[in-house]
Amino acid sequence: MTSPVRIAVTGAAGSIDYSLLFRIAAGEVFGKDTPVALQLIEIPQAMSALEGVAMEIDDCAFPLLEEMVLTDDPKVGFDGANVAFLVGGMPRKAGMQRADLIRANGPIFVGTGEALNEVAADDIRVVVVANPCNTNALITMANAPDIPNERFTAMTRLDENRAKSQLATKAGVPVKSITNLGIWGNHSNTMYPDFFNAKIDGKPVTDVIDDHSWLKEEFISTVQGRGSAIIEARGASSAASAANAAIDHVRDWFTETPENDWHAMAVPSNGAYGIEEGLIFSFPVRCDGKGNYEIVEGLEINDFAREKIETTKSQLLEERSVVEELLG
Ligand code: NAX
Repeated sequence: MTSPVRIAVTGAAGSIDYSLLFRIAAGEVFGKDTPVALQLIEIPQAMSALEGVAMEIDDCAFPLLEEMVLTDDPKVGFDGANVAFLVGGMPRKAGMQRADLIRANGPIFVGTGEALNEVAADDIRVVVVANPCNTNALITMANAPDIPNERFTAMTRLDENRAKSQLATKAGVPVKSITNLGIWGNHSNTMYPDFFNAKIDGKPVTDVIDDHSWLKEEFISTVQGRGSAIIEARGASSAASAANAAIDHVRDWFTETPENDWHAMAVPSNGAYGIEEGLIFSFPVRCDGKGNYEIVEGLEINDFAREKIETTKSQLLEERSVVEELLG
């Protein structure tokens, strides 16, 4: 008998997880042959709602789901976890500045980092979805000194997917024609979706799409502002698409990236491209199929791209200074 992959998920009664948990239990992250155990973590006030979600998961009779734990204690929820999806947090409320959100959510990730450090499995891999996800990942990493830094990542895959969809529509091609779409920097409205290095059916995007002013302006601002546009249209923030991106992120972390392609993941910088070492920054990465990734080095960064990368880097350095006291 194969033992199940233990997957801890926070914010398990929330909107994103309502789309995420069922797909994990159906085998969409680790495949149809790998049993899973779900370790669902919530705050005490949401435990009753979580029980309702768990009843629905039970009622799906997923053949791969071997165990389900519901808890408001992170040390129970992260116990023996091989993968942690950190989705739980306070959403931004009306009138809240980004720095207020960082201050409100930051302390959650101190406790999360400490709990992961104490009880997670030796091979733990972490993806932070809860915003501000890069900085929350930084706090978690800083409070888990026994876990290798490269295990801490934040999700910019939704931005990659959004960018691919925009380019495919503009070029009139299927979305699978778009490859090599990197996102640089922060998961925020300063991120830089890198169309200069992206490809459409193997050709540079800038050769296929003649309208370069659209690429430099409307494309970037549409991707950067997509989250807000969805809130405005739907009256609620992206949930199913965020869950889908979280699945893509972890599945592709454990899948060999096809030759000549890459994906966007926010990972601790190794100093590449002049980004300060240790900052959780989105780069184009390639994965080896065994749970390891590598930042793609040697890409051409022109003046236009450099300016965008510097802007998003400055925002992340500023966020880091707001949470300095949480970094141990
Ligand atoms: P919801 O408010 O629906 O759910 C959040 C859940 O987290 C709630 O059930 C709450 O009780 C729980 N929670 C709060 N503190 C917790 C803690 N300390 N431990 C465990 N659970 C806790 O939000 P939802 O729409 O699911 O969004 C979740 C997070 O994802 C938000 O921070 C949101 O900003 C972020 N997003 C990130 C995206 C990304 O691309 N990285 C995109 C989508 C989304 O905006």
